[in-house]
Amino acid sequence: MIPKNHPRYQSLVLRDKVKNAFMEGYLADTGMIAHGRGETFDYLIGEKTVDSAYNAIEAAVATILLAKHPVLSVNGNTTALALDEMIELANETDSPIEINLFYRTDDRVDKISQLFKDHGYNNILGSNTDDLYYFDKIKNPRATASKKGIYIADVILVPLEDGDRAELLKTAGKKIICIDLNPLSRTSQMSDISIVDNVVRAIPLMTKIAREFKNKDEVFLQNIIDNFNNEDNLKESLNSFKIMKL
Ligand code: PTJ
Repeated sequence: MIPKNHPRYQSLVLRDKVKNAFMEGYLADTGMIAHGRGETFDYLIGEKTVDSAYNAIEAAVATILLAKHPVLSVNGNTTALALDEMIELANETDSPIEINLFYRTDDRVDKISQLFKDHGYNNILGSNTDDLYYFDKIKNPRATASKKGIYIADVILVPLEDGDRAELLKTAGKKIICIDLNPLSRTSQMSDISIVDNVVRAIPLMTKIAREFKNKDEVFLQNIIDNFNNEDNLKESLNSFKIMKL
């Protein structure tokens, strides 16, 4: 039981969710290491959505709303930290959710599929019963893509993605939007839009902005995309890190 008056309460709650997800068997063991790394970066940006992340989120939402086949990818960590929030974003942007695991096992996929069902989302893609394609044609479990989802997607949101998979998707011609607290990660560096923020803040904010942007016309949305430059934005993100100012 975490005392509510603990100065690091929110951070401890997230840590607890990650630990419980591991105990329940759907979070990869290294997912806990990834979370620790994320915590450090989050601490350094003041555990808030910085301006550059806000701008990336606007560009990301505009891109998803203009996409033909957007897909929201989920892994163990995103499920542990932002399951309901991901469902809300999917509903708001009419985008399917697909399970996309770096350390794919049938057991983890079944558990994540069941969790989404339990939370009212019944048509998750990438499950063990889905018609899966393998990007590298060698049935590498890291290369799965649902024929109704990632395989035909033009835009994919990948929160917390490993660099290898991001590269695989990029090579397959997809536009990649990542949420990654590390602006220097391979995923952040190779994505088309990199949101340097915590998934627990970024995903609900994306839903809020999607609600607003749905009433805007294509010219408005395209303008936001055209005025966004990922390289410049990543530099701005780096400047938000307190350590850079010591
Ligand atoms: O569930 P699986 O099998 O798909 O595995 C998921 C992990 C995360 C284990 C896998 O994709 C992996 O190994 O990822 P990496 O290479 O450790 O990258 C994770 C990135 O996410 C790192 O750059 C972290 O800083 C960042 N990160 C960690 N927690 C968060 C985060 N970014 C945003 N929000 C977070 N809460």
